Amino acid sequence: MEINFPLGFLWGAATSSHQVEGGNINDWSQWEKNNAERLASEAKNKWQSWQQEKFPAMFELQNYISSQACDHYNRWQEDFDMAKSLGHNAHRFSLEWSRIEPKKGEFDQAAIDHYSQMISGLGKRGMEPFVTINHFSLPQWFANMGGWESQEAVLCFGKFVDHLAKTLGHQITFWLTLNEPWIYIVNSYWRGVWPPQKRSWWRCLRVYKNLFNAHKTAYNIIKSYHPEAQVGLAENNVYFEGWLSGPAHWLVNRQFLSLSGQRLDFIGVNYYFHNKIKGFNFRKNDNHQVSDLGWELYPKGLFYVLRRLKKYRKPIYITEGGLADARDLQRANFIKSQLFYISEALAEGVDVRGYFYWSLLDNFEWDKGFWPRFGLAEIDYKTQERKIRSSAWEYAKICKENKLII
Ligand code: IFM
Repeated sequence: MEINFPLGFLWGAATSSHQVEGGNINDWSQWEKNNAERLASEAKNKWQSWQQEKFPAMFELQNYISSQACDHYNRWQEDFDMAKSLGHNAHRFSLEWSRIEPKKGEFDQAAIDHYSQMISGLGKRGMEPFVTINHFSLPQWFANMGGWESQEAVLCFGKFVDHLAKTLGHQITFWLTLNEPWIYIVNSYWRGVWPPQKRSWWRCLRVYKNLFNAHKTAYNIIKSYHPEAQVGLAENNVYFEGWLSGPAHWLVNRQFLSLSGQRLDFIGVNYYFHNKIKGFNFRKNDNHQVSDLGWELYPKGLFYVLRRLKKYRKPIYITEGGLADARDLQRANFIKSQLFYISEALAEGVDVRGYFYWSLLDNFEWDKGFWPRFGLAEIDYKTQERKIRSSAWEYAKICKENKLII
């Protein structure tokens, strides 16, 4: 079967600053130093024996310290050349707030120049930049102030966005204000496994309110300088199945979007999870196929997620879809399968306009560290050598031909 994608469909991969750049000094780098030892010792109880055998790096302290990561801050040209050679015509990345505003109210022109060069570097290579303003990591001064809980949080974020709009705005069409606000709240303030590890319902609500207002504020600021800009946000979408799926779906996937109302020019969909509900029990998945992280691979869920988004009548970009697969045994089929279900959604009139595989490079998977390998390119963290995986070439063929053959 041959499936043609709409003309102008965007094909690419995504990264985020803290996960690939290296050398960042922010709330995460501080937290890593304080928690690496604990995380390494907890691996024994956290992961199954097949994962422990396959990934002994999870017991090492360095696994949990981002340090030089992929050194993408210095190697972005080489990495963008690689993406171009893979037929990508778009690329998603994030700006590191701690580099641009290392001290409250003091902006670093060298960091702005760096990102400006990256954006024009994408343009020169024929790739459309999708720029995320905040992908989880925060400047230490902002975290010290109380982070997203602080009463000043939205104001500070607004000043940061104002600076971006003034200095970089003329180079950017597609902006994502925030990455996965719900995931951030759940991990940082509900489960308490990410910085600042402060568990409480009140905090969750306060942070939710601030993140929501931060999105609205950023939208208004960008639009005031650049009315033609396209501003959205990337939400993690879970496919819930079962009798409680309605409320679960609304709570996890929809509230942020519904409340954002008019302040959304497009919807960014990150899709990783299927959640089958049996009785009052969640996550009763069949798990026929799982990634290295043990996450069920269920590409069809993306179709259901997309179909439910149709009613918003907004352009949709799949801003992330991917899997940890160190040996590259499942990646090519997984990507093809996701693309097949996107084409099914297109056939039902859902306005999907692009797909970004997560991730271009293996990278630092937050509290899990470096061992999960999501990349189209494998990284040797000792030498920083990049090796393109064979699935990346299969994806490249689709990108170049704008067509999926299955
Ligand atoms: O690595 C993360 C990314 O930062 C946000 N979305 C999910 C990815 C895989 O867990």
